[in-house]
Amino acid sequence: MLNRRDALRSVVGAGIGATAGKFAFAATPAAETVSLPIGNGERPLVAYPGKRPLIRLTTRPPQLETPFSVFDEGPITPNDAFFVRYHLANIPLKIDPDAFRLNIEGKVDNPLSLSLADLRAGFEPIELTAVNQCAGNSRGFFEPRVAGGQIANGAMGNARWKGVPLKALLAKAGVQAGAVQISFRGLDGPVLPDTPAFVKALDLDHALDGEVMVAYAMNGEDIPWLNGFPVRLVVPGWYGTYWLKHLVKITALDAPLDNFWMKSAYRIPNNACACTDPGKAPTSTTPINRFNVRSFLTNIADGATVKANADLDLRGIAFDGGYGISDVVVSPDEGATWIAATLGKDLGRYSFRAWKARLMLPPGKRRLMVRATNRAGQSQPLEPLWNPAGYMRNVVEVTDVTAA
Ligand SMILES: Nc1nc2c(c(=O)[nH]1)N[C@H]1C(S)=C(S)[C@@H](COP(=O)(O)O)O[C@H]1N2
Ligand SMILES: [Mo]
Repeated sequence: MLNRRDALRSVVGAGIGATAGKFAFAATPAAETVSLPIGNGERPLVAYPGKRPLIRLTTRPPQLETPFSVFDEGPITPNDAFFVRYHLANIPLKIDPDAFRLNIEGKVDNPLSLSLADLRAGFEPIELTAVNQCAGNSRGFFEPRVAGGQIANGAMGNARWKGVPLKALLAKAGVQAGAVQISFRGLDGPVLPDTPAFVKALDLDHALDGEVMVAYAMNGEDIPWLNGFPVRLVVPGWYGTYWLKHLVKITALDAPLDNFWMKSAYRIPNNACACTDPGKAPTSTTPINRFNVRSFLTNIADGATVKANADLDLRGIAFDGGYGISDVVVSPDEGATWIAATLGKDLGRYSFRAWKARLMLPPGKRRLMVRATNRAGQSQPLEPLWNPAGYMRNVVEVTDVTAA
């Protein structure tokens, strides 16, 4: 283990110059704990290099949830507060940015081995703002409970990503006729040789859409170590499972990838609601894909006491899988009436959209609700949908307050 000074240096390396090229597990001891509003929701708040104190779910690999109050700071999630999700414990602890190469191979005419300098200088960069959300965000709220990481609403974040369109890389490599999917692999790996490496794939036409990106910058800085330094895939509007971190290998495949992570994990019921009756297995499944619509109230916590018969300002965020949010409504009375919220600046159709509303509550116990609709007319269910993996929760959120 490195000492505290080395750890600090590695933070600077990962966050700014990226010259140190090391990550040390120098997490500050848990000074505080938080209690998520789910059963067994006690978690330590722990600061890892490059991160402010975040809600720790597991230590090896580190899995960190963003405290919900961060989403009230604005529609962009700061790099040091962005959630962290990994599957396999052998995460990279040393990456030499000068020696780093991203390889593009498989069914291509010209296999490529690109340095970070090649990626930055050799291609026209694109930039877009997009939400990254884990498929299992909010899994801890599933009733009946389901297996998997018990996370509340903090496995999502919104950032401005900059990088090279995957389309440009694949054009340079020359994808051959017969290729059907593109697969992605990172530098992390399993502890035991029998555990399948985390490799994911996208269909070729999706990979070529011009928006799927190999990103080297996040909110104007190097990508934080734990979010995939030095390059990661960004798949706007799609669940985080496809956003491969520490990306080192891109392979053009002539048959769909059929590893554990595509064929068994990250699949949803193959029906319109992606749901089953609680406790029931689906009859057929399909790979998880685009986000559904979600919205959150960010400035008032559940259980809060607010002023009665006075202007009450509400604000929050909404997002979807890429149509863009068209409207947000709030209810002061558990859904009996709904009031239109005002949308904030449009940062692009893959971004969090800020919203605000003002209402007045009579004294007493009140249930606030928020519901968003996207430009395709899709909205959020009033009752939660269920599936065995605990994916894609998007029920209308409720916040109980006492007006006094
Ligand atoms: N290399 C690698 N990339 C990965 C994963 C992983 O385990 N290894 N997990 C994926 C999943 S499931 C999610 S939700 C996102 C989380 O991105 P973040 O850790 O930057 O928030 O990373 C994705 N990319
Ligand atoms: Mo995820």
